[in-house]
Order: sequence, then C-alpha cells, then structure tokens
Amino acid sequence: MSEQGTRIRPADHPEPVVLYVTHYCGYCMMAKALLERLDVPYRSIDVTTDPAARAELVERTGRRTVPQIFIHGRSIGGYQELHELHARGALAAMVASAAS
Ligand SMILES: N[C@@H](CCC(=O)N[C@@H](CS)C(=O)NCC(=O)O)C(=O)O
Repeated sequence: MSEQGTRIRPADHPEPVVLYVTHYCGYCMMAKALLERLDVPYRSIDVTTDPAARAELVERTGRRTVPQIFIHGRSIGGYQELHELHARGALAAMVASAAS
C-alpha cells in the first residue's frame, strides 16, 4: 500500500499538466492563463474544500502554497516555476515529452 495517500494522482489524468488550485487564488489564475495562452492542455483540480488533499500535496511537494503544478505527474512547483520553465524555453519540451 502506498504511503503517499490516495487523493493526489496527477499522473492519472490524460492532460500533460495538472494543477491543484483553490478559489480566489491569483497565482492559480495566472498559471491557467499562461497555459491557455500557450495552448497547453491542463486539468485544474480544486482542493479548496478538501483538507486531506491539501495535506497530501504538502507532503508530496514540500510546499504549502497553491497552485501545485505537475507535468506528466512530476511536481514542478507553482506559478513562478511554471513561468520560469516557459521563459527559458523548457516548458514546451516537457509538455511534449511522454510521461516517464
Ligand atoms: N511562489 C508561489 C506563490 C503562490 C502563493 O502565494 N499562493 C497563495 C494563494 S494565491 C497561497 O497558497 N497562499 C497560502 C495559502 O493559501 O495557504 C507560486 O508562484 O505559485
């Protein structure tokens, strides 16, 4: 049995990018806007009312903020990290690569 919990399964979704978000989160909106601008398919999962999922996210990522963003199931951080990947030209290749 996994010790990592059962709620956070970003690799189970068909979209290359999965974001865990909450209501009224400006960084979440910016992350979604960037992905939409780049035509990157994503799944947004709202954990506002799911404290167990939020706790699991903290455990998995070591971060307490939202959004928490995964590319092909791998944690990359939040909006800032997403933007940095894009700014240095690495995001498109990561999104295009098959899940590993
Ligand atoms: N550097 C982070 C900042 C994210 C951030 O500050 N998010 C706010 C919500 S917009 C947050 O999670 N605050 C703490 C909380 O809601 O518990 C990023 O780029 O994603």
